Amino acid sequence: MRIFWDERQLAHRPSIEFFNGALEPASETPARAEQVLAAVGRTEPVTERGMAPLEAVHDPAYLELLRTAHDEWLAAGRSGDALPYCFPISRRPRKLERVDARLGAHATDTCAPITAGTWESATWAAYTALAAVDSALAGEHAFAVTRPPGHHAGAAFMGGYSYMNHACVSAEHARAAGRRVAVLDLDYHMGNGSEDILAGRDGLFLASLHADPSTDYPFFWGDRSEGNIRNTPLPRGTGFAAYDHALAEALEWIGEQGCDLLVISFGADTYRGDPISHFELDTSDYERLAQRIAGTNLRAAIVLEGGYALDALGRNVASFLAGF
Ligand code: SP5
Ligand code: ZN
Repeated sequence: MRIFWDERQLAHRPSIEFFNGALEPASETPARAEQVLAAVGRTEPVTERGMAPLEAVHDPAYLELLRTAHDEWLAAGRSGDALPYCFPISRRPRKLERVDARLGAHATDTCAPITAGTWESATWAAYTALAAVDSALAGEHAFAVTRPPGHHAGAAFMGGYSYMNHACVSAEHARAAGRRVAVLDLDYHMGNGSEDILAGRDGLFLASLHADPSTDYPFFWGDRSEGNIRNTPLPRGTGFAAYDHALAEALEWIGEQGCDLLVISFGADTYRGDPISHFELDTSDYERLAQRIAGTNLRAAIVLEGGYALDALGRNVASFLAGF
């Protein structure tokens, strides 16, 4: 297992998120990456890849907003994190002038504050994921320590602590290299950004295990399967036996699609002690789940999505990696 990391991912330092009617301290912090790094040991460096691999999955106008929104926010006389508050349900096309309008047009929710370092961290998270997928393409499993997360970022939207969909950026890179690639999403929350990007794309597949959207974020996606997308909603309280069974079925489906490479969106927010989630996995369960995945003989590039129990995040990730 090779492990990749770039410290520019620490530049994104959100202070707030708006949740259940109140501004709360941000859950997705640089300390998450620091906990993981302390648990996994030595990492390898990452190279810059320019805009092309990002533009292969994201809309250029969206990328430009991500890059410039915080500067525009300051220019509008604001301070602190940039957050949208008004969302275009109508989707009527019109020219958007204010940063507030542009943020709302490219966001699903108020859980993706843009800070001065967001663009730097999000791009380096994608480059880190690309380093991992290059390793998998060359035959060796790899783990990318990535933050902020990515799987709630769609082709043209941010949300749920996600800005750049690094799982999809790396999956598309492997597809362009001639592979049939499955993204296996094991975060507690349904990867709505990944579905948005991957639905209908040749040579790319998404199998996602997640909390039932009738009880959990992101609510408006994740209960239906169609074409190259396989969604498995699971009830709150799901523990190892039911989760492992669902994983076995997802892996069988991935095999039936003829996939020859895996990108795993790994979220440790399925842990029983996670402060914002409701599954019941134990630290040792992650190793057993990973052993099942390793048993398929597919090479895997693993990227980090959620996981908010800071004290357990490092050992949960280490347990998962140990299964490979
Ligand atoms: C990548 C990922 O796991 N994103 C999850 C986004 C979930 N957002 C909805 C729940 C937000 C809960 N925030 C609690 C804040 C407490 N300070
Ligand atoms: Zn999550």
